[in-house]
Amino acid sequence: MIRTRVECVQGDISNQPDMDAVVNAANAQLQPGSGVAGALHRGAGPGLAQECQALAPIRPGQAVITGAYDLPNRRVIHCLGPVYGRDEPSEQLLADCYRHALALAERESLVSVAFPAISTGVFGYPLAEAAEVAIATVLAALADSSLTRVRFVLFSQADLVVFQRALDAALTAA
Ligand code: AR6
Repeated sequence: MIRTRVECVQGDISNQPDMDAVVNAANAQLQPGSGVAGALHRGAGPGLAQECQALAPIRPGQAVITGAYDLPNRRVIHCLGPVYGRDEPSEQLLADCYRHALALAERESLVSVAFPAISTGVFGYPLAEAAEVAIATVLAALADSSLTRVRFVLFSQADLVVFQRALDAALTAA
């Protein structure tokens, strides 16, 4: 049974002050980039990239956890999503990101996690397909979870609609 509240919002992943952890759509080297990684490293300050150096490189599907520095959260969980059309099987690697991120959060007794739409920017994963994978994986992983809240943070209104539809459909089917 899922007791965790799952929600979709439009917003900036670097401005989620009510969440214990935010998830980074990272690169293999865990260094600042564009999009989500750029926003989170800007918000965190240079300490984040320094701590990340010792943990890199990571493989597609893998997740690692660090401090959040100047971000308004306790921890940052860094996931390397698959590059669409290159890292296969892309669906499984994307699902691994969500599963591994939630497992890290539970291991550290965090109660709330905010995800961006991993792989759907620079890495080219079609948004609707990514939404299906993200929602199905998270809902499956939340059975008997101790997390109280999982949030999907979408950058645009159009992306929010796609994720919200996928969430509503999955909850109706459950
Ligand atoms: N808050 C929430 N979502 C955002 C934000 C933000 N501040 N900025 C962008 N998005 P991306 P990827 C959305 O490219 O595809 C980086 O350079 C964006 O619209 O950040 O996993 C890294 O260094 C898209 O829907 O991540 C890697 O090299 C989604 O977040 C590479 O890009 C993910 O876009 C990772 O590519």
